[in-house]
Amino acid sequence: MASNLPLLLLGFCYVGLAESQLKLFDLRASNLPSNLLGTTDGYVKVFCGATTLGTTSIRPDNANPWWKEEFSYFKAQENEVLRLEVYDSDVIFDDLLGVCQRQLKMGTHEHDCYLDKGGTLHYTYTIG
Ligand SMILES: [Ca+2]
Repeated sequence: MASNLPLLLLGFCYVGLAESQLKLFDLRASNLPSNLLGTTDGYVKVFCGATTLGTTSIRPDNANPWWKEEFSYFKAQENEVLRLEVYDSDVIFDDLLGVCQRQLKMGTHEHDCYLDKGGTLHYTYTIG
């Protein structure tokens, strides 16, 4: 009897968490601002809840960059917050251009997010 307990608990945990797979892709930005140091060298940091999913590559000197990177997360949950931080890479310190936050909803969703310092971030995610 006692030997069956761990398996039983595992089963309960699995059902209780209701985890889903998140896929984030098609990250593009347009009209990123330029500063004294030149055109923006953009990159994006991706978070889901408290978990860091990764960082895109830097697209140097490009006000309208796109990123081929895709981000997957197997432990996503509906209503968790997807957070995208857009930066301009610089020599001394990187400028935060804007933050996009959104609660995950089941299905496939495409969004445009207006960045505080100018420009727009476009992204698509699927969860289910
Ligand atoms: Ca720069």
